[in-house]
Amino acid sequence: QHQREILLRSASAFPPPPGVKLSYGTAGFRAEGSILASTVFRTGVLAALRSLKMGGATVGLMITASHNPVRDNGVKVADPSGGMMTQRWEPFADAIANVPTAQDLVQLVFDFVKEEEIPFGGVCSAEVLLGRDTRPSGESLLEAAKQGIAAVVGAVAIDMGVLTTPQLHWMVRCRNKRRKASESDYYTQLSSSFKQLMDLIPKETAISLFDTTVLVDGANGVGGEKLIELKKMLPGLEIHVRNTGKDGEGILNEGVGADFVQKEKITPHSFDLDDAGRRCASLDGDADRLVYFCISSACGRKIDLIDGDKILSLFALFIKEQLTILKKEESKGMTDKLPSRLGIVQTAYANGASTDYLRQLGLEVVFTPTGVKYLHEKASEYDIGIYFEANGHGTILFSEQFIWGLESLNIQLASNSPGSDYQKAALRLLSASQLINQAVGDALSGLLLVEAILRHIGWSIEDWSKLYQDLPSRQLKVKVVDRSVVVTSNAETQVVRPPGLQEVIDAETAKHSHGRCFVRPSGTEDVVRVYAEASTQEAADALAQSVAREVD
Ligand code: NG1
Ligand code: ZN
Repeated sequence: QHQREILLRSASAFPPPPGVKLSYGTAGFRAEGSILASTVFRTGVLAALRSLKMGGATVGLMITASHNPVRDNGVKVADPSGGMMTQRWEPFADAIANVPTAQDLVQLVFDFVKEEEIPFGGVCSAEVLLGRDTRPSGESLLEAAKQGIAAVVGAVAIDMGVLTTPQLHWMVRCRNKRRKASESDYYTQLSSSFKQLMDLIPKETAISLFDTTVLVDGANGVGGEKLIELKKMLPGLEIHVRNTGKDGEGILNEGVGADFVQKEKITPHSFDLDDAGRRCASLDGDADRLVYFCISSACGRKIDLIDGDKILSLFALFIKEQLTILKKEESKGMTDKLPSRLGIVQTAYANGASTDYLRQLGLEVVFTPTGVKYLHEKASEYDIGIYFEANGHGTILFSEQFIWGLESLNIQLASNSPGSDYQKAALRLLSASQLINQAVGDALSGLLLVEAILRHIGWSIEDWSKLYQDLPSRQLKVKVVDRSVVVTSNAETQVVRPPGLQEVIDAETAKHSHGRCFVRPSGTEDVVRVYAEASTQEAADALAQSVAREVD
C-alpha cells in the first residue's frame, strides 16, 4: 500500500505531454528535451524495476540523444552486463512511457511486477547508476530520473554526473563484476592497457617515422572534454582536441561530429586544408561512435572517410595476426589449445568492398539487422567477436573462456619462453581486451586501439585508407505516412511487404555493375531508408533514386 501511494504521488507530478506517443527504439526514447520529463521519470521507475528483477544488480540510466540536434534529448537503460536493456522488456518500456494517467501507470506497474515476479514493495534493494551528456536539458531530466527511481521503495540512484554513454555502460559492467568502477578507474584501465600495447610494438616498426599526432573533432559534446582528461595519462601520443564544446567553440553536433562527417563526407568545423594529410578522427555527441578521416589537399572540404567498416577491418587484421602467431606455436603441441573462433558481424549498410576484403582474409562474416543490440548479441557467440556499424559504432567482444585460456597460456609462456613472439601475441590480445570497451562501442577506447595498431604496423592514414577501396554508395530517406508498411527479412536485405517491391529492387539492381540495394523502415525516424551501392557514384545515385520512387 505504501508503495502504491508513493508511486501515485510522484507520478502525478510528471504528467505526460498530451498527444505524444513514444517508442523505445534502438536508441531508447528520443524526442525534444522539453517534452521528456515524464518519459524520463517513468524510465527511472523502469530502471529500478529492472534492477529489482535482476536481484539488485546495478543497472544504468543514460540521458543523451547522441548525434541529434542539441534541443533533443533521450533516455535509455543499460542491463547489469553493461549492454542494452533486454529486448524482452521493450514492450513494457513502450507501455510505461505512454500510459495517460498516474493511476494507469500504477496499475500497469503492479500488473507487470506480478507477471514478472519482481520482488516489489521494499523487500529487496535496487541500484541505478545515472549519467547524462552535456545537453542543457540534461540536468532537469536527471532530476526526473532520480524521482522515478525514488518512487520504487528500496531503490537507490547514484548520480555519476556528465559522462559519455560508453563510460556509464562500462561502470555498470564493472560494478556488477565487483571491479573498480569509478571514472578515474576507467581512465587508468584505458591508459595502462594502451601503454602495454605500445610496449609490445615490434622494434622494426617502433623506429619508423610515425606521425604521433591525431586531430580529434569532439562534436562539441562530452567526448572532447573526457578525451582531454584521458590524454594527460598518455605520454607519446599527441591528441589535439577541437570542437570541445567549450563556450564559443560551437554547438553540439552542428556541422561537427562522427554522424555529420560520415553522412556528408566533408570536413567538420575547425578543420581545413592546413590539416591536409593529417590523421583526423571524429566522435559523436555521446562518444559511442568513431570515424577517421583525411583531408585530401586538392578538393575543398572533401575528405577521405575511414568509416566503421575500415576500423573493423583494421581490428580484424590485427587480431588475426596475433591468432596466427599463437596457432603456429600451438601446432608444435607445447601448449594448451586456445578456443579462438573469430567472427565478424556487420549490417547491410557495411560497404560491400569491406565484406569482400574480410572474406578474402578468410574470416567468417555474418549479418544482423541494424541496431547495436543485434550486432552485440551476435558477436557474443564467438570467442572473439568484432562488430561495427558503418557509422562507427562497434567494439570487440572476448569470451570469458578465451580470456581465461589466454591468461593461463601467458603464465605457461612466462616460464617456458618469456619475451617470445608467442608470449607477446598473447599479451597483445590481453591488452586489447582490457583497452576495448566490452560493454558497448566506445569512441575513446576505439581511438586508442586504432592508434596503437597503426603504430604497431607502422601505417599512415593513407596506408590504412588504401586497405580496400569503398564502393560508391548512396543513402536516401523517404518520408512516408506509415513506415511499418515495409517489412523486411534476412537481416533487412529482402523486402517481404509490400508485395512486388523486392522484384522491383531486383530488376533495378540488375541494371548496374556491382549493384546492391535494400530498403528498410528506420528504427529512430519516421522514414523508410534506401541504400544503394554500385561501381560508380552516378550508378549508385540512380539506383537509389529509382528505388526511392517506388517506395514513395
Ligand atoms: P535507423 O534510424 O534505424 O536507421 C540509426 C542508424 C543505426 C543506429 C541507430 C541508433 C544508420 C543508417 N542507422 O538507425 O545504425 O546507430 O540509428 O542510433 O546509420
Ligand atoms: Zn552516439
